[in-house]
Amino acid sequence: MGDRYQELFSHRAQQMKASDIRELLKLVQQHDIISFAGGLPNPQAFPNEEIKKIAVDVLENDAFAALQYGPTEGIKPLRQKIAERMAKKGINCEDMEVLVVTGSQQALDLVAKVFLNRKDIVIASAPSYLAGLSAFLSYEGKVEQTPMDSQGVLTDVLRERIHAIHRHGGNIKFIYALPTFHNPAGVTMPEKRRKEMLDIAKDYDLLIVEDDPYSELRYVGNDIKPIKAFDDEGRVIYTSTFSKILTPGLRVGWVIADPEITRKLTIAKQATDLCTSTFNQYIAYEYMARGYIDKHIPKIKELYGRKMKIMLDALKKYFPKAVKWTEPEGGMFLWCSLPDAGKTDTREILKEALVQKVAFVPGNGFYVDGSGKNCMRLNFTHPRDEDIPVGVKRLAKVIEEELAKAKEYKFLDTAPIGV
Ligand code: PMP
Ligand code: G9A
Repeated sequence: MGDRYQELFSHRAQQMKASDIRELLKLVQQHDIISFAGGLPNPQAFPNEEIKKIAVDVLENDAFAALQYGPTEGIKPLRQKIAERMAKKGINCEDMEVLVVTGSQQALDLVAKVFLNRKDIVIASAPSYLAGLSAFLSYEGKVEQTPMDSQGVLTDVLRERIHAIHRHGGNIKFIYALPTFHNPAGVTMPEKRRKEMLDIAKDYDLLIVEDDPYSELRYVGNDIKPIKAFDDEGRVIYTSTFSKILTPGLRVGWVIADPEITRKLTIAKQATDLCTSTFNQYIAYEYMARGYIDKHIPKIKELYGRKMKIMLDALKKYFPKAVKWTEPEGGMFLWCSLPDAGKTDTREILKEALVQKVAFVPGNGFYVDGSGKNCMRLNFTHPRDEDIPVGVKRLAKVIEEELAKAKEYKFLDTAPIGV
């Protein structure tokens, strides 16, 4: 009945697109390719020994509870520990405001599920985390992207855009914000802009969904409080994860929001997966309770900070002068903009790059309107130190050859994120 499937798929499913990141992941795992593509933590950053020890102890001491279904909200001790840790970031919350989720990706899906009617609008940065956009689009929301510079979203443009959408009767539900070590752009919003974004949300009575998987991974400069820390009226839904500070394979993340919102998200989660893996929640809890987390994060930061520097040095050394890139202070990515001849298409460049055994994510997937063709995202945390300059050199050559083909190209005089 194969030919029937297409008409049986829901309208929602018919418009779903495969993720470039996930598809590339399959490809680069099969070949001997230096990958700057997927946002993968480095295996060296996994605390294998600690996890092994914890797993054995959990099975010896708590097997009945840890191998059982658990509450949809998450196990209480973990919710408490998360609330304590969040207080250190300036987010004061009760455990009942914490919902444990199966990776922060699930938080984005649940938020879309409970807030978006067909054609409801989500305001996101241009570019934005690809799988966040997919979550919003898969519930038939409409995404409007607003520009960024090297300090994140341009708040004056954001305000104008929201104002214009309102005037035309558009129904905006929330702003999707990635203020710290943005995926994919790598940049960070200063406190002033965070507060301005919150003010805009207040003025237009919108929610903010703050997606914050990377803020513990700062290699340069000083911490900036999350937007949620300035929220005194339950306007910000905050999500973070153990994926980058423990391991993504555990699939444990969390949401912090007003209790009425966490309750609705919990009900939505009941229909999604009943509960997040109880065993993995015990592991995450013990990882925090035993203090391993605070000993381990500095090691991850050292490893990734070094890799970031190696990549920045290599870009400076090998990349054509016409290419611009962002200089992150943390996280896992940086963003490159190539001169735009109206012809530059990093999807085409990727084909040749793969032949030369180097991979990246083409910029286009981080936009809903087809722009970003002259851009690419590079991950610096997963490759081995020694592979980074080799991969950058290979990529530089591919880019140079591509640019040489375009007889005339105009140089981008905007910030490196400009398209
Ligand atoms: N949000 C952002 C910005 C991400 O980069 C990622 C993972 N790369 C996620 C959410 C999802 O992470 P996880 O589900 O592993 O917590
Ligand atoms: O493997 C994934 O999908 C998680 C990484 C996300 C990213 O590369 O942005």
